[in-house]
This record gives sequence, C-alpha cells and structure tokens, in this order.
Amino acid sequence: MLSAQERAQVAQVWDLIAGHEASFGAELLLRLFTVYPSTKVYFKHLGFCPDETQLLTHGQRMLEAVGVAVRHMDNLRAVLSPLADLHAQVLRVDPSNFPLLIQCFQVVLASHLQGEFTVEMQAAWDKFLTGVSVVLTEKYR
Ligand code: ZNH
Repeated sequence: MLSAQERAQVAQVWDLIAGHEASFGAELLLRLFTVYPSTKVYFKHLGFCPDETQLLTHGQRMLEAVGVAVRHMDNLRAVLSPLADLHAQVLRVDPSNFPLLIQCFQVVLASHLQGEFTVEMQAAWDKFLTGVSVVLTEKYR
C-alpha cells in the first residue's frame, strides 16, 4: 500500500514522461533484452533496432498500461485484471521476469530524469511497479 506521499511521487514522475510512452517503452524493452537476454524468448518477433515500429508499438502499449495503473493506484486489481489474465493464461510469462523489467524501468527513468529522479521517487516507483507486478502475476497457478 502506497502512502499519500509515495503516490504523489509516482504521479510526479509519470507527468514528466507522459507523452513519451513509445520511446521510453522501446528503450525499456531494448535494455531488458540486452541486460537480461533470457527475456528475449518472449519477444522473438521483435528486433534490436530502437526505431523499429513493432518495438515502439509494444513499448507504447506497455507504458500506456503503466499510465493507466498510475491513474488508478487505488484500484490496480480491477483495472489490470484483463492484463493479468493475458500474462498468466495466454502469454505465460514466467513471474521471475517482472523484477528484471522493474529494474530496467528504474534505470531508464534515472538516465533520463537524472537528479530529478530522487531516491524517494525511486523507492516509490519500486513499490508501485512491484504492486503492478503482483497483480499481473497473481493469476498463475
Ligand atoms: Zn507484458 C503484452 C503490459 C511485464 C511479456 N504486456 C503486453 C501488453 C501490455 C503489457 C499492455 C499488450 C496487451 C495487448 O496487446 O492486449 N507487461 C505489461 C506490464 C508489465 C509487463 C504493465 C509490467 C509492469 N510482459 C511483462 C514481462 C514480460 C512481458 C516482464 C516478459 C519478459 N507482454 C509480454 C509479451 C506480450 C506482452 C510477450 C505480447 C507481445 C505481443 O503480442 O507482441
């Protein structure tokens, strides 16, 4: 459960990156595939080129889902339920991949926002993204 202050910090960071979902998302995926090559097995159809349309499209979809989660922090379970079904039942992404994505997400934020991305903001984002991951992986059995 995020405190009021943590929520404000998550929203503050989101305001800085909103509108750049495709480019941030593509960068996040490229970082994930490069740092943790095992994650690439889920994305055989994507390449390694930063301006590839499919990469930008998937990056944008993922980050737009994060944006929805930011706007519905009180209601993550309800708002992410269809995505949780998709990841657990259709995509069958191993839950151990989620912490890797969270780590890369924080590095992408830090590399762009630099000093604006404070320690407190990182802590709040870590907690928030972990909450999103819990919901996306809880339908596995
Ligand atoms: Zn995921 C898909 C989100 C994580 C893998 N995803 C997806 C989508 C979205 C997402 C929105 C789209 C859907 C539709 O289309 O309908 N994810 C997400 C989020 C997260 C995630 C938010 C966290 C935070 N994923 C993940 C991981 C992985 C994945 C970790 C592995 C590694 N996904 C995936 C895949 C897919 C998806 C494979 C499919 C793709 C295509 O189709 O192309």
